[in-house]
Amino acid sequence: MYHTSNPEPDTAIDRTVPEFPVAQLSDEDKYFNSYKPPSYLPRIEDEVRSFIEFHATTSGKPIALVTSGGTTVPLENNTVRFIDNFSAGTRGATSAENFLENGYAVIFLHREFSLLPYSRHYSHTTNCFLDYMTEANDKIEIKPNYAEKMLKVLRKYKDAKESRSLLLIPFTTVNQYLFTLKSVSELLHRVESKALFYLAAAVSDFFLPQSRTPQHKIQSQDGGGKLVVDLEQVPKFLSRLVENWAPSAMIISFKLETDDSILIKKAKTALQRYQHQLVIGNLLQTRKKEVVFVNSKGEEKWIRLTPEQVEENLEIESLIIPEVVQVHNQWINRK
Ligand code: 9Z3
Repeated sequence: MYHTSNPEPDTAIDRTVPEFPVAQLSDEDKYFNSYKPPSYLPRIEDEVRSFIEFHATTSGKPIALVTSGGTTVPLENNTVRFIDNFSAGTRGATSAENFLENGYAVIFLHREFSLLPYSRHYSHTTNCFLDYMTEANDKIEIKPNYAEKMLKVLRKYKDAKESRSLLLIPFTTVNQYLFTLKSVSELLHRVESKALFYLAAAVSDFFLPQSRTPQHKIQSQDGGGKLVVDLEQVPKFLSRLVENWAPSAMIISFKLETDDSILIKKAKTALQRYQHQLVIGNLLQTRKKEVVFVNSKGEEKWIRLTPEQVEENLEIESLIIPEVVQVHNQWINRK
């Protein structure tokens, strides 16, 4: 078993790694040439390869790569401090469940220990999992008021497992995320337009180059009582994804903003810059109630929960995914 939250001691203050050059053409390629992939990556590639092979040859299901959760930027190699991006993993985990229900196989590339499909209903809640249990005749049972919902979740979970339709792949740092995304994308080439990228992970825009990452915990006296962090821009990997890694797949990215006056503009800029198919825009404050689909023709379509649906605790992903599936089918049949 590999864990993505452990540091890689070999890469500590590797002074041979060149300083990352700022804003030049093909920064993406430079990034991947300059930095080391995580040591466990070949094992992930094996798992992903056999998952894709199984669905290409046996189940025939289309494959969605769902990314979820925030990436970290470690400030030390033996990481005590890190910068994080906000995301609980709700959008990704809930969307993954909905893709599975819509007949997709799902590669769930997620921040380790963020929400997972199915278990999310019982993890990270104010209830401890033991609060769902009770004792009867020296045996443990599910409390009757939770049993009905849990049975539904259990059946879906078992179905996903038995049909080998869900593959969980973890990341912690932005470097691990980028290398794993690249590998998975290249492997997905095998299924071409039947591959759907649904990039809901909250990816850091900045990172600390390895050449400037200290091996050990930064001491408070080191910088005269101040911590000055000088970060570089993460390369715009989406253009590589669209052009080189997965040129025939449909790619959907999410755009997160907090200022509603710039959301649509930023979504359109992303589409123009990367030339992919769809951006789903959301505001941090309202992301569970409304999102906007912006396509490459510049069309905007809002998806909103009605007050009644909010009252019934309907999850917006149950409206988003059928819409996405429809767009994906049109994409597959476009020729
Ligand atoms: C999102 O916008 C997601 O919907 C959220 C989900 C992170 C808001 P939660 O996990 O939140 O349900 O708590 N993800 C994309 C964020 C992002 O980093 N997008 C990049 C950008 O905006 C493009 S890939 O530039």
